[in-house]
Amino acid sequence: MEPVTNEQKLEAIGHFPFEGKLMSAEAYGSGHINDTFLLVYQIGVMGQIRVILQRMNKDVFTDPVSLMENITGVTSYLRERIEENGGDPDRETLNVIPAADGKPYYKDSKGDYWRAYKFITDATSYDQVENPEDFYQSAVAFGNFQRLLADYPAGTLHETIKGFHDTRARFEVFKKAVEEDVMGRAASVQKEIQFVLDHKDVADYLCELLEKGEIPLRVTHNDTKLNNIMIDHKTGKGICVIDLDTVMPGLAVHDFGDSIRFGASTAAEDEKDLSKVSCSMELFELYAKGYIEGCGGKLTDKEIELLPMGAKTMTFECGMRFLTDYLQGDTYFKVHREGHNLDRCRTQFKLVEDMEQKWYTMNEIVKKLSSQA
Ligand code: ADP
Ligand code: GN1
Ligand code: MG
Repeated sequence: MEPVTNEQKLEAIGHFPFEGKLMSAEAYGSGHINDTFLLVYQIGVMGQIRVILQRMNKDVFTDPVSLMENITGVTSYLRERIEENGGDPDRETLNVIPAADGKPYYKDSKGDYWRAYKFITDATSYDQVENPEDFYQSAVAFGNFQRLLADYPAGTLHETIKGFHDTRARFEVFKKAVEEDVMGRAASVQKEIQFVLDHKDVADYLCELLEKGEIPLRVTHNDTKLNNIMIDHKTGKGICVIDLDTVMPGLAVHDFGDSIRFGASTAAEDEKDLSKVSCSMELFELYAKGYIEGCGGKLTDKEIELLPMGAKTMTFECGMRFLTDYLQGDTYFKVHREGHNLDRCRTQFKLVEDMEQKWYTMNEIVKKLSSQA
């Protein structure tokens, strides 16, 4: 996507029914896909109101209208469940602010799509675990999210990215990227390429179990990074699951695994010093405990048994996706420095190796939790 121009941003802002005086409209957050802005409005003597404005990435989400249909469907469903439970639907789910014409998005004169959300106040989304309790609470919240959507009519959801966690299909895309080598980078990353090729079994494993019907397709989030959850400042609980672009039928073990690859790592996703990168067994256990509890008995024994595999698969898949993007010229994930996707790929592969070393422990932890569940 071309960078957002100021003019384009102001055009979008002008097409939402925001009130008050616009004080600032700065880039916000650290997502890799959309362009997010925090708008601050001063409303007379009543104080400041914040709003989240996003330009959706239409290279990644090729049908933004269907995507917004998913989001309005899921958020209104969640709103009802939250109200039934006596919660606060303005903070416990995303709330779409419709554009001036009543649509849940605005299409600008360049053909880009924008949306706005009420800002979730008194809460933070973390890029790294600062306090283990936050990680545990994020697990409970992602588990709850899964449980709340258990009866959502899955057939009404559009597949916003085809084969999003079809790791086997992503393996084929990777091989093609190596063959085409459009940037001439393959020669310099032979070690990483070999790592992927040596792990074909990981790419196939869960896909095969799904095909054999050994694990169920559920409505899942599919992008369960720690920074896609808001932690409440007062209660410390995971108050709201955000970034709902990829809510689609998927595997619960993938949701679990994606959280582990990001949150249970002892270093940032793009850490250059690989000696700092490992998978913390303490954080793995905390998250597994919280997720199983949050799912409220809905996970099958097989799913619980496969939680370590979910972690390994998502970490491997994500590393392979970063490497694919590096080979293809960094067109998918936002990069902020040269070799950024390669650095990200290396942390993921380091984590996979570390999980392989700790495989016995990971499985023992899950066995213990399963017997307590
Ligand atoms: P991306 O798909 O690019 O990751 P997100 O939807 O996750 O975009 O938004 C990026 C960041 O913006 C989040 O990590 C979070 O910090 C912040 N954010 C998004 N929506 C809200 C909201 N409704 N209230 C407060 N902060 C939000
Ligand atoms: C992207 O949008 P964001 O930054 O939350 C990506 C995830 C990756 C993640 C890696 C739609 O997530 O699949 O796991 O980056 N989202 C999409 O950090 O591709
Ligand atoms: Mg995000």
